[in-house]
Amino acid sequence: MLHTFTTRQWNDTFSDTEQQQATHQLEHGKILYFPDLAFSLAPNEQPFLSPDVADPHAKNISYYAVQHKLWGVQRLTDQERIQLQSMMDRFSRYATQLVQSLLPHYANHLILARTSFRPVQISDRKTSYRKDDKRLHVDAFPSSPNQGKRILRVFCNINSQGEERVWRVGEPFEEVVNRFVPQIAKPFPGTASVLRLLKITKSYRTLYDHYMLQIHDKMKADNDYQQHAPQQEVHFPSGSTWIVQTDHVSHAAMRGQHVLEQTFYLPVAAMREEACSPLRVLEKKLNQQLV
Ligand SMILES: O=C(O)CCC(=O)C(=O)O
Ligand SMILES: [Fe+2]
Repeated sequence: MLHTFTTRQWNDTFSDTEQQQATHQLEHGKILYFPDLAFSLAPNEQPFLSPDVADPHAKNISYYAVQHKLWGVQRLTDQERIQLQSMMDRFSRYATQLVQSLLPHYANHLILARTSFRPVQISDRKTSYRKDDKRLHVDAFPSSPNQGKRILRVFCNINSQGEERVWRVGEPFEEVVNRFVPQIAKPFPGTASVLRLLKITKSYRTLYDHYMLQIHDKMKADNDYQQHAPQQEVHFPSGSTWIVQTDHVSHAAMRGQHVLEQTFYLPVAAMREEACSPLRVLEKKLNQQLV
């Protein structure tokens, strides 16, 4: 489940063997785990650990480094905004550095997506089942179709009280597909164009996105599956970092407060073993091209 590294610095270097193993393990659904890779906050950044900084209507505080855009915050002065932005920007750069030196095979193909900061205790959060990440799921974003690209995420637990982040990790993607795909109907013809036209989706919702979203929703909706599916609890202590392809690894976040997360997209063609991707697994299962 975990493939562990002794890395202590975000600009660490890795041997060829470590790089090859990391790519292989990641593509085969393992979590790359760095128990001693912490992200430290400057004294003026400590106040951002308060959950009051997060807009209660947004799930997370988000930052998009490419445009230096921050959202999902409340009650910050202009100066505090700039400081929080700079903290998230630093994390974004560190995460990018780590991924590029550990996974050089991907380096030229990675697409930097949003950075998130999650200062709200997970176990207290009440949401609809679809938005509830305490339920096992694979990631699929309703308004941001990724058209087959991989979702690669770097998480770092920055809790200052020593609180772990506790996940459940479920069965392999192939099993998820075998269980849920037979329950999924094809989309109504024209749906994707209407969603795009109404700007409900930011880009065209391909058949791939349709199936991934349906798998995501059906997993979360199935109480029996949530309880009885093969699963394992994983504890990520404060001061630890992990890299995971969340479109492939069934996961649920159960407890914890204060995580930083960086998302990247990766075209499947950049993978060592494209056949491991959710896109190719689904295409094989359905015997059909999906993007
Ligand atoms: O916040 C977390 O620990 C993970 C939540 C989750 O499901 C995700 O980010 O995909
Ligand atoms: Fe998720």
